[in-house]
Amino acid sequence: RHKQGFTIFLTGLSGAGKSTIAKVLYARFMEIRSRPVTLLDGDIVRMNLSSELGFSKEHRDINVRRIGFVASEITKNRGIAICAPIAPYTSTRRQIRELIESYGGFIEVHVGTPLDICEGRDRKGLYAKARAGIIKGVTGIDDPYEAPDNPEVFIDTSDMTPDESVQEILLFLERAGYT
Ligand code: GGZ
Repeated sequence: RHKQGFTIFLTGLSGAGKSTIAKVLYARFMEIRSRPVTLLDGDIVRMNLSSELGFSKEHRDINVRRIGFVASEITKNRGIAICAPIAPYTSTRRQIRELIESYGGFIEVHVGTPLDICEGRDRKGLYAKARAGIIKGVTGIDDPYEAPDNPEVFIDTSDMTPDESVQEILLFLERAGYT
């Protein structure tokens, strides 16, 4: 497996810590310089690949499939793709896994920080607006998040630093023979 490409797919609620972990992980892979690495963060993808999409189930599925497609091309070319969308639907994540596993590794990381902690952070005021009814269809409030059944890695950032979370992922990769 040490020559294969792979995709690290971080899934979880807004505010769970996906972007922070993704960025630290990206920096770490850049230092290691073993393979070309691409960061497909939620907001960057929304701006550049999915700017016409909203947050209905249909639109979220299109968004997540686009991310999956780009990640599959990177994985095919033996690179590392780091993806960090909410990706709330199990069946969509499974489709992406199947696509990517035909080319290399798929490492699903459930950033399962509990809602009350995510809501307590609320950096962008998303949850406050959802509670006030100003926006509808916010994941975890009035829109579903289907937790992964069997993620390769589970991380709860309530009691972990970003570096510790990244260490967990790197440990998994090492044990699975990717590095
Ligand atoms: C969830 C929303 C919503 C709704 C806007 N539900 O903390 P953020 O702000 O930067 O991350 C969230 C981001 C989620 O986009 P994704 O592309 O990752 O979602 S999905 O995988 O479901 O397609 C949040 C913001 O967009 N945001 N409205 N209703 N998050």
